Amino acid sequence: MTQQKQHSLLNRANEAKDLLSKHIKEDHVIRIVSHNDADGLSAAGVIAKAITEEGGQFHTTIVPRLKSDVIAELAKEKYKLFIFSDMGSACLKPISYLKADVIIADHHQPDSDETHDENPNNNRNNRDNRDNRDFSHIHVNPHLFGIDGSTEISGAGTSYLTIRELGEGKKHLAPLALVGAFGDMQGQNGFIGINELIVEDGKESGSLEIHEDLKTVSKAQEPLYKSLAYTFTPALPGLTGDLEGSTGFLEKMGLSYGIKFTDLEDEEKDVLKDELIKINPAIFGDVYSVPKENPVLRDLEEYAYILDACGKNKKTGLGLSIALGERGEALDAAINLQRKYRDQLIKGMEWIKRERSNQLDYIQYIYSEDKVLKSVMGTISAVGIATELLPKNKPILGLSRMHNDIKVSGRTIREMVDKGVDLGKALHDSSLSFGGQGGGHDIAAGAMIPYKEMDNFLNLVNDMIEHQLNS
Ligand SMILES: [Mn+2]
Repeated sequence: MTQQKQHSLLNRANEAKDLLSKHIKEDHVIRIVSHNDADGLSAAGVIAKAITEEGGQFHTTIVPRLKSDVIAELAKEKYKLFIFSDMGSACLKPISYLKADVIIADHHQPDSDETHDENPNNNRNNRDNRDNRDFSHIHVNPHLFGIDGSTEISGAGTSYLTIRELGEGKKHLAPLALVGAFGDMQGQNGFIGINELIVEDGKESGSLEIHEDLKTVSKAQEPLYKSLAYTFTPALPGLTGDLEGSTGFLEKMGLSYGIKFTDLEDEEKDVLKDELIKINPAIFGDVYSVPKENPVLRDLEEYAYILDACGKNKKTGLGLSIALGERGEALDAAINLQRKYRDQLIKGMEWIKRERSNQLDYIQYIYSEDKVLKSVMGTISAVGIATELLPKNKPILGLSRMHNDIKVSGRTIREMVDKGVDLGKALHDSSLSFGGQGGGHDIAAGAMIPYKEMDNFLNLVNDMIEHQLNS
C-alpha cells in the first residue's frame, strides 16, 4: 500500500518532469517561486540546479507567503512555465487562472475543498475557466496520495522528485533535498517514508554519507560552551540557549569551556559524550553529511540552519545563492547572519526562562512586541517546550504584535499530535472566524489575526484543541 502510494506520487512527479523538460528544450526561462525558509530555499535550489545542469535558464523569486496579490503580479508576466515549490497547494484556485503551464511541488495540506479534483484534466476550476484548457497544471503533493507531508517529505523533497529523472538523472541533488527536510524538522529523529528513498538516492549517487556522532553544532568553529548553547535540536535542557548553564556544565566536568570540540583529547570527547547522552540520548545518533562539501555545510542539518538564518534575516538571495553552490564570501556573509540569529535565539531563550508562558486549560501562549523576540517566536516556542522550560502537554502559541495584527506561530510535540491535536486545522478554522487566515501542519502552524481579536482567538483555539483531544 505504502509502495503504491509512493509509486503514484513518483508518477505524478514524472509528469511534472516531462513538462519541465519540454520547456527547457524550448529554451523558455522557467519562473520559480518558492518559500523563504530553509526548505523553500533548498527546494528552489534543487530545481534551479537541475535546470542549469540541463542548459536551461530560470528566474526565481522567494516570498514569505503566497498571497493572491503575488499571484496577480505573476499573472502579468509572460513566462510559459511557473513552478511553485514548498508553496502553492493552499492557493490552487488563484493559480488555476495563470495562463501558462504550472507545476506545484508542495508538501503542505492542499485547499480542503479542492483535494478531490486535483487532476488538471477533470478539474472543476478548469471547467469554470475554459480559456485555460490549453495549459497543463500539474500538482505534485504527497497529501494527494495519502502520504503525510509533515513527516515523510519536505518541499525540497517534493521538488527533488519532480527533477529526479530529468536528463541523465539527478540523484546527486538528493542531499540538498534532505537539507530542506532538516529545515522542516523531518530528519532530526531519523527519516521515514519517502524521505528514506531520497536518502537511498543520496547514498547511491556517492555524495551522501551517514555516520554516528554527537549532534552538537559548529564543532570546529565555536568554543564548546557556545556549541552546546547553540544546539537547539535535539534540545539539551539546561544547556540549549543557555550560555551560563553550558559554561557551568563544562566546568563541572573539568573541561575548559573556551576550546573547540575538535581540539578536545579523545578521552575528553568520550566523557562529554557520556554526560550529554545522560541529558538527552538523542544527542548521539546518525549524522548526514556530504564529505566533499565545505566544512561549514558538510553536515546537512547545519546546512539547513545556515539557510534558515538567511531566510529569517530576509537575505533570501544570499540563501538561494548558497543553495545554488556559491561559497567564499557568500558563505562568510551567511555565517555572520547565523551568529546574529543565534544571539537572537539566546536572547529569546533567556526571556522564556525568565517569563515562562501564560496558561489556558488546553493551550499556553507567549506574547511580545519586542522586535528581536518577534523574529524568533516560533523557534523559542518549540525549544521552550523541548528544554522543559515550558509544559509539554499543551500546544504553544507564540504571538507577535504586527501593527494592527497578531502573527501567530503554533507548535506542539508528536505525542500531542498522536492524541489528536491538529494545530494546522485549529489555526486555520479559528483565524477564519475572526477575519484572519492561517494553517500549516498538525505539529507546526501559523496564522495572522486582527490584534483586537487576540483574546477571543486564544479562547477559540483553546476550545478547538479541547475538542480535538476529546473526540
Ligand atoms: Mn516546507
